[in-house]
Amino acid sequence: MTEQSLFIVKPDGVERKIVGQIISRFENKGFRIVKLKMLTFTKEMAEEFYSIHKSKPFFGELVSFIISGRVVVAVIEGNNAIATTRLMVGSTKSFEAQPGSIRGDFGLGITDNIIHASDSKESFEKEVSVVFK
Ligand code: 3AN
Repeated sequence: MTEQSLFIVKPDGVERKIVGQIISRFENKGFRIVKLKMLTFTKEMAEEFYSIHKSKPFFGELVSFIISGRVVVAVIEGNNAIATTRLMVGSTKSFEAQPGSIRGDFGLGITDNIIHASDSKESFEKEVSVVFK
């Protein structure tokens, strides 16, 4: 089933100069890059992007981290894109993420967990509307 997903290399990934390696993983897997850009989130964009987490204790931290530096946002397309991208990204807590996943191979953080990826078709549509408007 051809579908699209969105991922964001977060400020820690950009700062660590692993954008190319991350994009390569998705290309090597067989996904096609449909849209790609670098940007810095405004506070308003970040609050909208993460609105589903508004009531969570880590909401403030999440927003301040994503606006703390440049990010790279991509829309990719391929078979089963949403679930497969989540597998490639790995568990939220990088220190628990499977080796072989992006978080498992590149980091140890939770807020600073290198990459975001849409977790459903609904989130994908909402996230694209915030980032590529
Ligand atoms: P994921 O990014 O794996 O889908 P979510 O959707 O549960 O994770 O959480 C969104 C983001 O919130 C995570 N990427 C992470 O940066 C942050 N986050 C999640 N849980 C925590 C936590 N317990 N403490 C701090 N930040 C968290």
